[in-house]
Amino acid sequence: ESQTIQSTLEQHKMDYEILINDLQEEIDKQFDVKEEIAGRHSYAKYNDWNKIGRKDGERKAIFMDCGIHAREWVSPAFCQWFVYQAAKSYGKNKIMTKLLDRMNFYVLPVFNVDGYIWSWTKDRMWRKNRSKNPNSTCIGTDLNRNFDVSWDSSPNTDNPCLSVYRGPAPESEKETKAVTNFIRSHLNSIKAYITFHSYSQMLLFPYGYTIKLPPNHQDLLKVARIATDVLSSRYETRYIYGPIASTIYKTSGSSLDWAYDLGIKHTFAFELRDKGKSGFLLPESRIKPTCKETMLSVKFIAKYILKH
Ligand code: ING
Ligand code: ZN
Repeated sequence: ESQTIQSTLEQHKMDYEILINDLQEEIDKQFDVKEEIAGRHSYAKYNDWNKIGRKDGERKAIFMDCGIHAREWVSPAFCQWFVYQAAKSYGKNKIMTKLLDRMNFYVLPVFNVDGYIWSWTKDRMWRKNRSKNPNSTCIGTDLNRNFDVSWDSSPNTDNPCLSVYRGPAPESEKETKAVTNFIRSHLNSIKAYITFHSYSQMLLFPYGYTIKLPPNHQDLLKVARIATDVLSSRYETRYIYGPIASTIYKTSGSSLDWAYDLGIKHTFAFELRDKGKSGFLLPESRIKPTCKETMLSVKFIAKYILKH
């Protein structure tokens, strides 16, 4: 039994490594990458932003991040897949070519590098980053509770020993700071923010910290409805969609609500496959299908952003 689990894990690592290596080659060849670097980590490769698009001109952009939570491995796989496919299909696929000619994508493949590595090497079920907490022996902050939006409104996020610890202050974490600084300084061009989690098969949008609906609720609902329809067209994977608070649970300090309240009016969170059968340990054979169906959805959202 434990040997089977072990070999499944090894297989996972192999597959992710393949994706990462393929990706690096492709982007080095074809694209203007590494515009901004988060710094701090020696694993810079994982924490670089990939800017995909053309060098010239002012254009709309979409910011995407993956791997804010360590154990949600299919998420970084998707970001890698996205950049890889974008690089590969530019000039070949009509829609992708049009998108890349007219807009930029900023892709952060692994938001939480330290936690991600921890989940590979020490604890497969790790979620938070790896910060030390001053008055506790417990480690880590939940980066998706650390954003400066209704930060202290949830009662259970103030305990450093819980997996949803919000951190000692809003944006206290270097990872959060790196992303918020980047987004704030590119606010003119960034028209959409998409963040990738697993698992549950949901497409979520604001708000999480309140059950109030944002002004463009109808618009978000429409985009999410079509995006999930498009997603299920490939393998009939069923997604539900709606505001965070009423669809999954109430949350405070999330990147999605923060980006929305900053003025990015189209913000979405994917909860990728599956619905709990394998959960975070999604088998290797499901990685590519998950990436492929999600790609359809993201391309739809991008087309929508380009038009509106
Ligand atoms: N779920 C997300 C979490 O942070 C979420 C749900 C997404 C909340 C986006 C707020 C914004 O709890 C997982 N599985 O991490
Ligand atoms: Zn998550």
